[in-house]
Amino acid sequence: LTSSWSYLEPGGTIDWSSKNNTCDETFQSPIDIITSEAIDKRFPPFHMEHYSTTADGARIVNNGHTVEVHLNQSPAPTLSGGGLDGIYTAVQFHFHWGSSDNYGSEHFLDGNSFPMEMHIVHYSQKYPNISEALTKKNGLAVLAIFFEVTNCNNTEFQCIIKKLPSLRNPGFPTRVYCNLLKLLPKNFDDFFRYSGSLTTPPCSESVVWTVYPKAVKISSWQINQLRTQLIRIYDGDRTVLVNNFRGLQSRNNRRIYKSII
Ligand code: DPN
Ligand code: ZN
Repeated sequence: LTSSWSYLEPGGTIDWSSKNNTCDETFQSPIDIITSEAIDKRFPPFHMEHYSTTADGARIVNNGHTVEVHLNQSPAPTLSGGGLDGIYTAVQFHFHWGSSDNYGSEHFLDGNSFPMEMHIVHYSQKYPNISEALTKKNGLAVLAIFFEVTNCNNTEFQCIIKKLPSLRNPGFPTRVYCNLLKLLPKNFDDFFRYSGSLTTPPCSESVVWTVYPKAVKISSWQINQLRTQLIRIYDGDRTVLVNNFRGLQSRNNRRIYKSII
């Protein structure tokens, strides 16, 4: 599996801008969300459909950057409400994590990071496919969920962990059954909202971000499985897949909304 970008460039993720001009623009993600500066705004509740059905047809893969679950099931999981304009189709979810509990998330909350962050990527049904949607303002909606480490296994997260041994090398997708709704924080109507970008190349500024302040718990055994079982290849070297997060970007006067019920 070859890719034009990686987290291992000599200049880190800052080097992405040399090949992808968009990665240099002004409304990039992730950002540090300063809660006291967020504007109070009550958005309507979210509607998630077919999130709770077993992800029949879903495929999990180590794509060399992350472990990603592609949602090809029918009917497709959809997201609406929450202040979004229209209906968005969920296409995939994936994770960003660190090599220790002190870092790993992409977004920060009040200067603090989390050991892991999940992204559920959706595109607007106004557009025929995700490639077209990512060139449009608000074409994508991503839900960002922080994870924190405890002693208890998260049984819902085992759907991912169980598959890791067969995902060691990049490529080679396999079937997976996860209940996405059960991977969300319990109160998914409390969130932060801002406009930003994909956190990987092409860094398109097409994303309506929803960031949940309430972290989901996983065990230290579970996150250590993620930190040790997957391999990536860069410049001919095989290394363990960790620290697949982008650095913080400037907020540049963007408004951040806080919808807390
Ligand atoms: N790689 C995804 C992320 O880290 O959030 C973003 C992405 C989604 C990039 C769809 C390209 C296409
Ligand atoms: Zn992501």
